[in-house]
Amino acid sequence: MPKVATLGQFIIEKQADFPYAKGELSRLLRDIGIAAKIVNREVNKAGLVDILGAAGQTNIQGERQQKLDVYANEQFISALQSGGECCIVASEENEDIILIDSEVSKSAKYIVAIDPLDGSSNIDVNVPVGTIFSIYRRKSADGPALISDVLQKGTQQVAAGYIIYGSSTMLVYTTGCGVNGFTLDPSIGEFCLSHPEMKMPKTGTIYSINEGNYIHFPDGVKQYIKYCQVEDKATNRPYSSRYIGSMVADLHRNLIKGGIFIYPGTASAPKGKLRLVYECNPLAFIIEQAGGKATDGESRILDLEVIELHQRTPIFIGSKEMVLIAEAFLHETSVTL
Ligand code: P6P
Repeated sequence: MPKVATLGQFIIEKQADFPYAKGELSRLLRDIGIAAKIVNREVNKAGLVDILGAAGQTNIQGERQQKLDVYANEQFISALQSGGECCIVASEENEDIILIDSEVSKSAKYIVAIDPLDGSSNIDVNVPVGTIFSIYRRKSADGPALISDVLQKGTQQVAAGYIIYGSSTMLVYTTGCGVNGFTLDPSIGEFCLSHPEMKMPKTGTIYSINEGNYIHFPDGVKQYIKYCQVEDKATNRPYSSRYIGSMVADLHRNLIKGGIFIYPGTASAPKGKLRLVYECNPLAFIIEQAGGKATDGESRILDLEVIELHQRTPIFIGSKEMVLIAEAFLHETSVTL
C-alpha cells in the first residue's frame, strides 16, 4: 500500500520546519480539520435533513443567513473554543470578534479569522461552497486579546487555507512554505495528501467575473473583458468565462487550471463586495504561495492596511501574467511579460 500522508501526519512532519513551533499551530490546524469534517457531513446530506434554506435571520453583512451558514459558524467556533489554541475568533458571520477567555485559551498565541461557509446561497442548488480561514499570531501582551490582534496586514498571516465542499471535499492550506491539498477519504474520515506542492499556472484561459454587473465596471475592467473575448490564437483567446458565484470554487479551479478571478469596485460600491480579512487576505496568501498574484488593481492585497473588521476590497487574483495584463488595462499602460 503506498504511504499516504494524512493531514495530521503531514502537519507534524512539517512542524519540524518551524523550530519555534511547539505544536500549537499543528493542533490549531487539526481543530480546523475536525470542524471541516463535521460541516462536510451536513453539507453532504443537505436536502435530506432540515438544514437547507434560510435561517430566517441576516448576518452583519446584511445577507440572509442560510441554516448551514449558522451551523458551520457554530461548528468552527466550537472547535476553536474547545481546542484551546486561539484567543480570538473573528467570523464573517458575526459583527464583533469572539474573545475566547477560557483559562487555557485566553493566553493562547493565535487568532483565527474565518468565513465559515462562503457562497452559501449556492447550497440549495448543490453548487460547491467553501470555508476560508486565516491564522495570525497574537500581537498584544498578556490580558484580554484586542481587536488590533485581528486587524493585521495579510503579510502577517501565519497560515491560511480553505475547504471546498464539492465533488470531493478538499482542504488546501499554506503556512508560507508552499501550498498543499488534502482530499477527504470518507472511508477513513481523514484528509489525505492528494495535491502536494500546488503551483498556479503562470497564465491560463479562464476569466471569472460577474458580467451581469458589466455596465457598472470601471472602463479598464470592461476593456480587459473585451480583451479576453477577442479571437487571437497566439494567446489562446477567446478565453472561457467561468463564474459560479462561490469564490472558493472559482479560485480552486483557477489554481489548478490557471485563470483570473475579478471582483472590482464600482461607482456605487468602490470597494467591491468581498471581505479583506475573511476572503481576500487568506486566498491571496494561498495564491501567492502557489506562484500567482493578488492585487486590488493598484496594490498587493497582502500589503493593504486593515482598518476595520468587515472592510471590503476590490480583487484581481490568479495567474500572475493574467493579473498583470488586467492591471495594464486598468492603468492604460502596456505590459511586458
Ligand atoms: P455576486 C458569495 O456570496 C461571495 O462572497 C463569493 O463567494 C462569490 O464569489 C461572490 O460573493 C459572488 O457575488 O455579486 O457575483 O453574486
